[in-house]
Amino acid sequence: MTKHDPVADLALSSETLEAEILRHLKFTLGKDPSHAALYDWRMAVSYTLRDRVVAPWFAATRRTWAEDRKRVYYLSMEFLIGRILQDAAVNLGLNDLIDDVLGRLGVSFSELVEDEPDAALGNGGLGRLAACYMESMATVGCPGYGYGIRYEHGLFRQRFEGGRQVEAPEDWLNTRNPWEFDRPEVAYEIGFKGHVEDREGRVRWIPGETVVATAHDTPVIGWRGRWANTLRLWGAKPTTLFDLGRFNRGDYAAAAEPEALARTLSRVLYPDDTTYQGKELRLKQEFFLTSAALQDIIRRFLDTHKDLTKLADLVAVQMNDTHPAIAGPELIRLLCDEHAMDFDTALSITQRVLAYTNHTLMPEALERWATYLMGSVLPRHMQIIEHIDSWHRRTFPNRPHWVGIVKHHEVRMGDLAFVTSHKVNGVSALHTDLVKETLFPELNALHPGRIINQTNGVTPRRWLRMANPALSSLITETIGEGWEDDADRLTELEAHVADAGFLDAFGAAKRANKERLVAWLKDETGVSADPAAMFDVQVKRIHEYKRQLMNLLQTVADWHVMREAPNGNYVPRVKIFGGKAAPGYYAAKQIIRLINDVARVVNEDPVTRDWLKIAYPPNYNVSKAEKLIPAADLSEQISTAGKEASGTGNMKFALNGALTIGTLDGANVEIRERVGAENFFLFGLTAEEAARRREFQDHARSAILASQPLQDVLQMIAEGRFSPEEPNRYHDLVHNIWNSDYFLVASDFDAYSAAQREVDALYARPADWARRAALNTARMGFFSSDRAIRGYMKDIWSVKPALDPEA
Ligand code: 26V
Repeated sequence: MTKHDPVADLALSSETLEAEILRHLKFTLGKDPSHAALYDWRMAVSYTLRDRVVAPWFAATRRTWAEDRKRVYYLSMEFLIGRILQDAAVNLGLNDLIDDVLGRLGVSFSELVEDEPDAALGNGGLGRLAACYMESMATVGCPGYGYGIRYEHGLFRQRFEGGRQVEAPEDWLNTRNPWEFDRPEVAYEIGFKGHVEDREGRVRWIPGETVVATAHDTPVIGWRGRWANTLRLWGAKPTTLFDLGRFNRGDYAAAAEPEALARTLSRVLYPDDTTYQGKELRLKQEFFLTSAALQDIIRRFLDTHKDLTKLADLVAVQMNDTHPAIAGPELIRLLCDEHAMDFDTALSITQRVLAYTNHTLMPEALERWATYLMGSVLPRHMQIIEHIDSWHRRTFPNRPHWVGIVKHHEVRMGDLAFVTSHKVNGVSALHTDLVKETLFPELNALHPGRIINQTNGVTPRRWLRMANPALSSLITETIGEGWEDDADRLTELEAHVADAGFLDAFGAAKRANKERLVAWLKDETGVSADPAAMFDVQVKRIHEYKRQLMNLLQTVADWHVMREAPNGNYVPRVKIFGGKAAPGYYAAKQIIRLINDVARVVNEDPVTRDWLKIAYPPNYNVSKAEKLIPAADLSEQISTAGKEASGTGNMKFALNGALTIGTLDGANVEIRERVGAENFFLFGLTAEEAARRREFQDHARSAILASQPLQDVLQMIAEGRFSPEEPNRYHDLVHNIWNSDYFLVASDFDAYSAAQREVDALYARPADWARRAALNTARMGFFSSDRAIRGYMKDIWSVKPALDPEA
């Protein structure tokens, strides 16, 4: 029997492809090729590709229905997708063909790729993880849907003015979004406020406000087009379009009020992933997503089944952090109030359906809603939350008195998510231990085995195959095809790391990526970088705990040494920073400003120009990550131990053959175990040591006094060396390091500096560096998001892959 080859189904002659593109240009865009702009070509190519996705998409959906398979629903307030066009082209195996065909038409595919706006419907790691998981679910054949919000404005755009971050609204829907299918017929009413009626035990919520959630579907295609799932994003619409009475009376603004009110719900992504704020609009957004998703899930289940007590046999719902944790009470409400189920049965079904992923231990990011707000926005849910809490107290009489979902007039969403789920997972081994020990010690004791680990992963299709074609070609030449969806096969590269020819080619691929980046950096920042220099990169959201400040202080210390001894021999470096700060996060914004101030002074210094450059391209996002990561030599993963839940950038860098300088935090621990301690620059306090260090009153002061370089650096900054026009600018920042330094920048500074000297020493031995870099790539297969998704399927969702991994 011949095996069915789905890739063959996707095969396309260049003539057909060209004809399809031209057909879309003419009939979809209404453009003559001679008058088509880049935008028109992009649309035509995107629609052509979207057409190719439809067949596998329908096939996957039909099969799921026909085989009555269990489906996974991934509920997330964020999906940080980035660009779609090239990802779709790569997964459909059409990248090179499109390039050729467009070339013949006189159109540059790469320019067209660059023309696409990022779908930036997320802040950082949590949102990007959701996007990688969607792609992996489609690759391994896990029947699944992502549910999110179709924000009109994604994460703000960042620019620098006088070194300061300035935010501007993002407008990705300004041009047509060719990837989505609008489903105006899929619409659900979502209520808020109002009151609860109880007529002889029949409880009903009568909302005071309603909006309508309508669906917009984006197909998500897996590797080689063997499976496709749906990302369903909800847009908010008014229940009544506008008030005709008021319009006729000439009150035009008031007439449009219902519309304006509803649309604010899906207008903009909350840009603060640092602190939970307790804002009503945010709570409404969370309920909007969750209720629409659950109504859709129940509707789909009832299309083919009658008995809702069987829901958990066919439905698994994953909550991406606590943002959709109102799912517990909402599912119970739907089952009890709309489907006449009793509370205990509804709760038991809910627990079997739901699971919760925790992504942070930072106390200020843990969601807690004031009971008065919850009670006013969602009065029925507030009642149900109280029921769940008292059920839990009754069922576990040994529950300590300080434990509870509702405490001190607040609803603790982590506890709510825990109690309404059958599994709770952390995102790295270390993080999961800390979730057990510090976040939920009592609940963990009452529910042993509920907390499990699922170490994060990243998709090798986007983050290696697409972003790094030079290295990808070398890998395929060396070990053959098929590593993209079987990343463990990367270990086959290990047999070649003793081969000088292979290492040269590995180094050459990196060098080619760096040369591309040099041109781009010049364009974006005006900074001239030498591609022979070490490219030392820290890109991620700006947070105190991620310690971009420590990196910068160390950079200033190096600069100071070079100036003091300009006849020395130094390893040239380009320090690259990237990342956004939450608009209200003052300390993070000061760090941004300081990086830019230091960069200006250092980059103009004739003494150090051959050794040190600092570049901070603005508006770091997914598409910029795709340019920066493949060109990095050194990956900075230097968070205070115990604070970074996992990290996923750390995985992307190591996969692309960067060496890591890092702490024992998050997934760094596991990365180091896998790539080998000798291929990882470790430094710093452990999580336990960090916690103990903080108890020592004078930790910062004593560390500073023991480190002349650190003292010098802090003094230069405090004296206004980098801000001569305002010498006091960094007074607070320096004062904070001396007097508080919660994130232990001072305590880890010397260890970090020492590790950087080891980095220099190795970079001076290019063959050794290349060998260690190659070993990183070879040993990173474990961190494929395919592995992570298979872990969720087996340990949490109880779903079997629809695709045979061998096929
Ligand atoms: C938190 C909040 C707080 C409430 C207001 C809005 C908002 C939006 C996002 C967040 C997310 C913070 C948690 C987060 O992004 N965690 C990151 O998750 C990554 C994926 O698991 C992980 O690699 C990072 O280490 C972790 O910081």
